[in-house]
Amino acid sequence: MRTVARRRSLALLTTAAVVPLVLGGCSKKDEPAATGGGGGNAGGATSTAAVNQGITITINNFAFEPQDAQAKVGQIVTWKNEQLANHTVTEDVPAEQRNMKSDKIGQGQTYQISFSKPGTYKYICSVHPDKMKGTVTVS
Ligand SMILES: [Cu+2]
Repeated sequence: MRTVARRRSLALLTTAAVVPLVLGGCSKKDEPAATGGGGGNAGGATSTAAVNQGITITINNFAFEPQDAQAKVGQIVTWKNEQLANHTVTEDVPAEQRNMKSDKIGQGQTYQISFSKPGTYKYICSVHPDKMKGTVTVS
């Protein structure tokens, strides 16, 4: 019935809370197999599948790759640090406005968020702010 709506608002909640995930990778074990893309829902069923796939930004050699990433509203964006040094993903705006605000991300660790509004979000690594910058453009 309202499953889709609930899952959407859950994603938004996650955005607000910005839970730093400290997983070795991203497993999708709890993903319930799609409950049929039936009708009733005016548009969006197809793009939901694409959105659920998410994107990954790799951190290595004191850089974000890709440096300028593209995402959709609600899509999970994962940063994965492959470097021995710790890094952060810190939005380049006043602290109270930040969507991206990770703790230090160690080697092999990830940080995930999703964005609830379109826009171009600039971020830095707060440990290496001169070297490490990136953007996520959300449409
Ligand atoms: Cu860094």
